[in-house]
Amino acid sequence: MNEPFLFKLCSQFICSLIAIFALASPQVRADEPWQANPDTVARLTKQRSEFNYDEAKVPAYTLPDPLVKSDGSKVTDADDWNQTRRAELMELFRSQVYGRRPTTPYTIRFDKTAEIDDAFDGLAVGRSMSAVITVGSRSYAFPFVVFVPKKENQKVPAIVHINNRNFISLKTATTEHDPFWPVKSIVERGYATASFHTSDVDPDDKTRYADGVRSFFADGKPPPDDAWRSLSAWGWAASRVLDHLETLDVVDATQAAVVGHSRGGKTALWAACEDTRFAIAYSNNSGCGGAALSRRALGETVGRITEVFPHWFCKNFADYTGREKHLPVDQHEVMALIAPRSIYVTSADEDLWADPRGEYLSLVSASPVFRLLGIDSIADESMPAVNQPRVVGHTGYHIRSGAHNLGEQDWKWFLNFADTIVKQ
Ligand code: GTR
Repeated sequence: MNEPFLFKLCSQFICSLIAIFALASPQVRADEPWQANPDTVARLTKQRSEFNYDEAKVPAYTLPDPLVKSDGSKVTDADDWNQTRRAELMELFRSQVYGRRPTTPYTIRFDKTAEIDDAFDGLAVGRSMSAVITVGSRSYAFPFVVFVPKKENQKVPAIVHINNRNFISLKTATTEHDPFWPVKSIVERGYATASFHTSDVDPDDKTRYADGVRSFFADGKPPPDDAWRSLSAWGWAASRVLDHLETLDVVDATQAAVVGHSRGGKTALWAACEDTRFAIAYSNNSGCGGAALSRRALGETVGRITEVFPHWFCKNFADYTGREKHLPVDQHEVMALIAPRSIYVTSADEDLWADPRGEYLSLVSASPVFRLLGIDSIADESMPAVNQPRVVGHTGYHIRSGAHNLGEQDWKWFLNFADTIVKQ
């Protein structure tokens, strides 16, 4: 063997070792700024002893490399990513995790059902809307509420909020402060905002397929194993609300964020993968099937989530119960699919069910893709301390003290991040 050849062989070997180690499970140092409180670990373990909350018991894992194509070759540049690898990953997530959306042609119209012209002392116009989707002679409608700040000669960014709790009507939104969707604060910060309820699109109930938009598109036929499930249907609805925002003169729909908490956070991430018009995805405490890495199996697992919520993921996802290492993807690749656009991920200190470290590491593990696309992102494997938001380039993260929830403090830090993205 001649020397240059040997040298090339050795450096290729070293490069592959680096690639493997870069994606292998990181060691959690003893002096990490954030560690789960041992009392919380003990309490949750007592409540649900069949699940793991202990960092020391997370299995060693190697994440699939988002920059290695299905033929084993490395993604060479941004074009290669955009033209080949991104499509491969979308196909894997559609077929193995979230299911495929229908391709049935439809028309959509937006009916105004109510309006308040002087919401928040004249700060905004609020409207109740109905999105009416028509296929042939059949229609399906879901309501949403939209607020637009009254600003002259200035387009504003927008936030689409996925509501998986109680529907907040136009009237309630203007008269009662709800930290889950704090409309007044959002509008005061200069954003338009719209919100819809998940169950109005596809009931969040495994027995009610017949009443939702998935059944509407399938004309009542049962869904094939790889068809979309509720998370994807809710994300699709977020895109339809964005369609409406695009029609408003005062909104700059190229500066739109999609926001959700928990199951809504899972939805927000996948919505931004499917619809590249979203400039920002904000996943709040989304956990398993959202931001958290499936391979860590800390807190909620693939087996548990697919058993209790079979209507959220396509059937294939359940096949990875207890065998997460065989998943051809992991959730850091959801982050990669959103790159080079912006992502904000949050956790809550007591919410170990959603695996805060797994949520953070999935954002970090997408950094090679951000780098390839020329955008800065969080790459430090060490988590920030509690209540210390970290923002790098197009990514942001915070772990808030307290429980599983989306509240005023989360919104405040998220909007600080969004300001750095949309108001430059
Ligand atoms: C839980 C579920 C989580 C999360 C949460 C929520 O029961 O296990 O995955 O989605 O619900 O949406 O509040």
